[in-house]
Amino acid sequence: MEEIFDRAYIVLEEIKISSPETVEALEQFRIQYLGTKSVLKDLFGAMAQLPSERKKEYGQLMNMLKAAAEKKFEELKVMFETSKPSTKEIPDLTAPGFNMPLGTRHPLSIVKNRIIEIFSRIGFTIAEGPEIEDDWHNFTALNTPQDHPARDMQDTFFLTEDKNYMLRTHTSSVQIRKMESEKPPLRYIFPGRVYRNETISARAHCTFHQVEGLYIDDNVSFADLKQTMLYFAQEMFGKNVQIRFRPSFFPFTEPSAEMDISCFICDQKGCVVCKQSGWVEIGGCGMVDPSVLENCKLDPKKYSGFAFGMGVERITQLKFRVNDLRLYFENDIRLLKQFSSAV
Ligand code: 2U9
Repeated sequence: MEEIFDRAYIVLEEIKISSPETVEALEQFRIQYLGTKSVLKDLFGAMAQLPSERKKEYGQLMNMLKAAAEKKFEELKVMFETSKPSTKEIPDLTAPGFNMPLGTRHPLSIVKNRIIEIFSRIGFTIAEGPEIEDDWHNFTALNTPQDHPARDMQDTFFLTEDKNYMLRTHTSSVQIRKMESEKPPLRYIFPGRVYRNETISARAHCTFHQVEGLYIDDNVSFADLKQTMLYFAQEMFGKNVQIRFRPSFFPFTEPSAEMDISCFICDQKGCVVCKQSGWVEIGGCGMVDPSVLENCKLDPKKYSGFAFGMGVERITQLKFRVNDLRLYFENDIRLLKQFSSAV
């Protein structure tokens, strides 16, 4: 007896989930559930086998089934009658194709590629290394031992309790790897992402991009460094740009300098970018400290070298005037679209 009820409930579910997609399929549906030899007719016939006290309940179930089948049929019939003939089966082969929207290069990539291109013209090749570094490559070999105050200059994301592994705070760690594994002459640039534990604001971010550079050979002088930096500045910002070095300190270079360029925006007349000074800072540099050479088993009596570093975000700010650092990492399509012609 319960089997008869079960069968009816199964057919009710079938009706609910069935969704004929063509006029022909809808006709099949009608024949199956509402025609003279339909499943429902069979189920109605089964009522005779039920005891009289269950007949009322079964009758109600049957009415539900019939109503469900009729409702679905009527709704789909109206839908098929009012909808346009399907073009699914007959595609218009003469229709024009869709235009695929072109992507744009990120402003940081544009500037990074320009920096790489300029240095590659004067013989520098690209070197890359890991973003997770150990203490030796990120600090100690760079003349920054455990107790050195310069470590405080770089708020580090340490990855282990013993502080032996960290996210690199500069790409100088890759320079150590190159100096350890190759013999001079070395002439490399090191583009890459670096990390510092800073509170995110318009002026600081916990990640940014650097391009550092290294040239080691015999007889490399500070004059070579200046000439290289001048070439870069003029290729990047214009032939009339001048450079200025200010004495500074980095643990890995001696002497060290910070490098400014003459403000190409106001021609040194004074503007918001140069804060009326006529000069803007673009990076740092210096002669590789002899103890760094020694750490990498290079003889400082035989070899000397210069190194420099610059922030890609900083150069991009100057070139494209994107002043809020957070904009670089938000991937807002409205910002990116403005650089579609800058490649
Ligand atoms: C070795 C020896 C020397 C890399 C250098 C700088 C000066 C410098 C900053 C510029 C802006 C980092 O991105 S920034 O915040 N960098 O001022 N970097 S000298 O000197 C090295 C590196 C590696 C073995």
